[in-house]
Amino acid sequence: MSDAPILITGGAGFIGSHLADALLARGHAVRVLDDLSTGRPGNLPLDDPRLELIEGDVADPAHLARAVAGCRAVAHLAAVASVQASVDDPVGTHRSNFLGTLNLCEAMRVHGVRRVLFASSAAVYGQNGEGLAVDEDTPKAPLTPYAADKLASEHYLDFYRRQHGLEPAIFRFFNIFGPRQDPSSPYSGVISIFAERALAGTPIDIFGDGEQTRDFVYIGDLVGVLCQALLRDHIEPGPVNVGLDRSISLNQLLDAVREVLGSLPPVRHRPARAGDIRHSRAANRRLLQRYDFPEPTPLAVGLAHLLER
Ligand code: NAD
Ligand code: UD2
Repeated sequence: MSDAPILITGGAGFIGSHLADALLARGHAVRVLDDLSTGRPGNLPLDDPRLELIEGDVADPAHLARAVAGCRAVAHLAAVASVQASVDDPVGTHRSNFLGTLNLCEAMRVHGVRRVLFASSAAVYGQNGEGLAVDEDTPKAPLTPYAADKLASEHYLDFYRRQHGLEPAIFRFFNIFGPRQDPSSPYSGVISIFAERALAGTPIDIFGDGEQTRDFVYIGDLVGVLCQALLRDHIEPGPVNVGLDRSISLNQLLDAVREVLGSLPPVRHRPARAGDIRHSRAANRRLLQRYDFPEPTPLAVGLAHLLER
C-alpha cells in the first residue's frame, strides 16, 4: 500500500472528517487542507501520526500546491456549503466554491496527481416540481450561485479529464446527515438542527407546510463509497447521484424524531424560504451499478446516533 497521503480539502468538516476516519481505519495516510471557516480541528484524530492538518484556503494556489504535492489522490470537499451564503455573497463564495476547484485542477496537473473525488450537489438540478426521482441526465437548472459554482466545477473537472488526464469521480450529494454536522447556523442541515432543538427542548421551526421532501443519506452509508472512488484502480467518468431514491417529508422526519425521543418540543411554522426546493429524490441506479453501496441505515437508526443523550 502506498504511504503517499490522500488529501481531503474541507477535511475538518462534517463529511470530510468522517472520510478521514474511514481512510485512516483502512491504513492510509491523510492530509487535510481546511480554512476552519466551518470545520473544526476537534472533528479530527489529531493525535494520529498518519494525519496531517494544514490550515489554508483552496482559493490560494500556494496553499494548494503545498497540500497537493506528493499526494496519491484528492477528495475535494472544501466549499461554503450554505446555499443562502452564496445568495448573500456570490463573489466571496465563488472564490471557495469555484476558484478553489480550478486552483485544485491546476495544482493536480502540475504535480501529476490524477484521481479527484468532487462533492457536487443535487442543487444542480434546481426545482423538482413533481417529486419524481431525477437521474444524472436530467436537465440542469442551477437556481443559486452555489448550484452554479458546483455545476461549473463539474464542467472544469471534465475539461481537465479530457485535456490533462485527470480522473474525476463526481458525486451529486442529496441530503447527507449524521454526527458532526454543525447545527449552529440557521442554514445547517435540517436534521442536525431538528436533533439539537429536540434534545434541548427548544422550539423547532418548519419553513413552510412541512410537506417538502428530501432524500436523506446517513453519513455512515456514504464514506465506504467515497473510499472506493479514491482507491480503486479505474473509475468511470460522469456524475453519480448519491441518494436512496426515497423522499421523506419534514413532517415524516418529525414523526421519526418523536418516535426515537418519545416527545417533541413545540413546532412553529414559518414562511417558506425563498428559492427552497420543494421536492428532492435521487434516481440512484448508477450509484448501485458502479459502487458497493451498503443496505441503507434506516432513518430511525441514523437519527438515534444523533439523539443519543
Ligand atoms: P462542512 O461545512 O462541514 O464542510 C466544508 C469544509 O470546507 C469545512 O471544514 C470548511 O471549513 C471548509 N472550507 C470552506 N471553505 C474553504 C476554503 N476556501 N478553503 C479551505 N477549506 C474551506 O459541510 P459538509 O456538509 O461536510 O460539505 C462537504 C461538501 O459536500 C461541500 O462541498 C458541500 O457543498 C457538499 N455537499 C454537502 C451536502 C450535505 O448534505 N451535507 C449536500 C450536497 C453537497
Ligand atoms: C442541501 C444542502 C445544500 C445543497 C442542497 C442541494 C446542507 C446544509 N444544505 O440544502 O448545500 O447541497 O442540499 O439540494 O447540506 N428547514 C426547516 N427548518 C429548519 C431548517 C431547514 O424547515 O430549521 C427546511 C428547509 O427550508 C428545506 C429543508 O428543511 O426545505 C431542507 O433544508 P437543508 O438546508 O437541510 O437542505 P437543502 O436541501 O435546502
